[in-house]
Amino acid sequence: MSNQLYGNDTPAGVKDAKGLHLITQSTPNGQKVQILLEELADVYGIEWTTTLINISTNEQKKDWFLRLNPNGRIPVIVDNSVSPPFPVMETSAELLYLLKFDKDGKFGFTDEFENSECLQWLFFWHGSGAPYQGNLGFFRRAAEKLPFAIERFRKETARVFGVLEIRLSGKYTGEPRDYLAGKGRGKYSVADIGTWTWVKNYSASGYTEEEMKEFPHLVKWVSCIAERPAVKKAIGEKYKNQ
Ligand SMILES: N[C@@H](CCC(=O)N[C@@H](CS)C(=O)NCC(=O)O)C(=O)O
Repeated sequence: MSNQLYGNDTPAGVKDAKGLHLITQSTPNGQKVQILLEELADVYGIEWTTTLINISTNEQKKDWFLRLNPNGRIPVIVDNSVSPPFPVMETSAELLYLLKFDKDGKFGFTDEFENSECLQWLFFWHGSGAPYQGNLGFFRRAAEKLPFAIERFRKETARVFGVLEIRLSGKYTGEPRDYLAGKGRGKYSVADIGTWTWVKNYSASGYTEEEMKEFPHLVKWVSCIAERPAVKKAIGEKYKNQ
């Protein structure tokens, strides 16, 4: 069967890419993968190329994009280091795929139980965090203001912030932690990366500093991860659309 991954309308930058290629926009979902790539570059010097698209023009709904990700959403990775090139969609799956380049296990876990914790928190945010905070943003920005919808997603987002606070504060374990997964105080991992890009936008989502006082460990976790050089690079100028 011939490889249908690329069509006539596939941008040259995507079709001709060598090695890893990231198609993104610097949104919370895009930033997850941007951060892990920058972290991997800092540790291992891995290389990739990037195509920045503008989702407000619906580029992600075009045929060339849907060939790579039928869900029509960014980010997507294409691994051209394998034959045929292998596309990866869905941010958490992308983070887990990229761990194959993390030879020393800096951002994931080899221990069975630590790995399970990492997956639990990664999936928790993917399934029970991002959809709420994403919909909160959607309804807050919508021209038609629907108070019921805004209130519903505002409450649910605050609730999942509370879940993260329980985890980080050690409320039920007696052991506060610095990161979501791993023994003891935990280790910075893809679970944190997958969650942080959303939670760090709490002000833009409409939560005041006063309201966030309910989640002191979470706010501290947000500030601490924000200091990482790879994180600063990944959410900065390098990924801004022209
Ligand atoms: N579940 C998907 C969500 C991806 C997603 O929603 N991406 C947004 C940007 S943050 C997007 O592409 N929106 C454009 C659209 O919905 O057409 C993932 O984790 O990869």
